[in-house]
Amino acid sequence: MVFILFGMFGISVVLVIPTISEAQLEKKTFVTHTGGVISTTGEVIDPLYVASTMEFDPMKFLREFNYGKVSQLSDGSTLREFTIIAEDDKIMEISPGVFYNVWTFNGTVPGPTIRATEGDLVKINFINNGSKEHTMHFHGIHPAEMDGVFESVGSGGGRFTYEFEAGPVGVHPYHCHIMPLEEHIVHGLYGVFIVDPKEKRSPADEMVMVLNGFDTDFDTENNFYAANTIPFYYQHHPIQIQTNQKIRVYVVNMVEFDPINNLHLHGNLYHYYPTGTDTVPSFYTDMVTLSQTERGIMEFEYLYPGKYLFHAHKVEFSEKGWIGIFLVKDGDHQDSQNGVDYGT
Ligand SMILES: [Cu+2]
Repeated sequence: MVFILFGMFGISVVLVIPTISEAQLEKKTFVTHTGGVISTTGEVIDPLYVASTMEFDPMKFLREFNYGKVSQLSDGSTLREFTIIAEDDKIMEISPGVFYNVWTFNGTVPGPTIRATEGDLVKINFINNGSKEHTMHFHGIHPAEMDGVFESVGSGGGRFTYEFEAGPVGVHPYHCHIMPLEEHIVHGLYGVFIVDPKEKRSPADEMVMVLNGFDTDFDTENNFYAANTIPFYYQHHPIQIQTNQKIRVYVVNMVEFDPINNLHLHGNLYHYYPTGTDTVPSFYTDMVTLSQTERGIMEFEYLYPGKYLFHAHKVEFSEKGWIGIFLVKDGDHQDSQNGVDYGT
């Protein structure tokens, strides 16, 4: 559209007003993590759903264990090989409408739950496809050069092979150990490493809960808290379990910035094994307090069906997302093997 204006001294001025093109009227539609739909004809400055956008299913993560590629060594021991790829460019919808740059191991926060049996040789083929240096630092017993602290792995495809014997028995975190550590952890570079005893634990419905938080406005305080990344997820999608069935939860606290976290179970108490290293529980309680990377195994059974909360009893955390529900149904079998798979 062109207008010709005449100025005071007879000088003509040409003013060009662009017409609205069809493309600009076109609505862009985005489906949010929680199923909400956002439509806009406006400019999308920060594209939400691009190739690097990640989705995460806390229900799938809960009972998913990665036993690696298994082979036998000449001395009869078991080798478990894993490939772990670090990236730091993914965008995740942490809470409806809140998009955050997560740094991931194998595309998720937390990374995969790596599981081995005590004495297995664990080999991690680590590839850093990120734009920053990263490493994998496992808690547990291993040689100094496998500690993931001094041998940083370069960006853009750097590689390192971590190799160590799985041990001790228990539940351990792994995380990136590049400075500033706070930044690398709070963006999501952590996961769980379970070492099973050779004689195996008793059958149970097993699950993993990583307690985490997200500082989405970069003020070194968390804005959201969760068990397994998505705030309130297990409240909206209760975890279904059965009466008279042993439940075993591997809990790891990875919350940055806050000195403590905790886990309170309703209508029940759990046997608690700190770090999972002993066969005898240290406590029978409904509440444990955990500092960062503190972890343990909780075992319990429900006698009565119904809905039971579990949550941080640090109320600020539960009100910002760290809360869930066990939906207990009448079980028709006892000591189910459900959830137990020690791999081959
Ligand atoms: Cu890192």
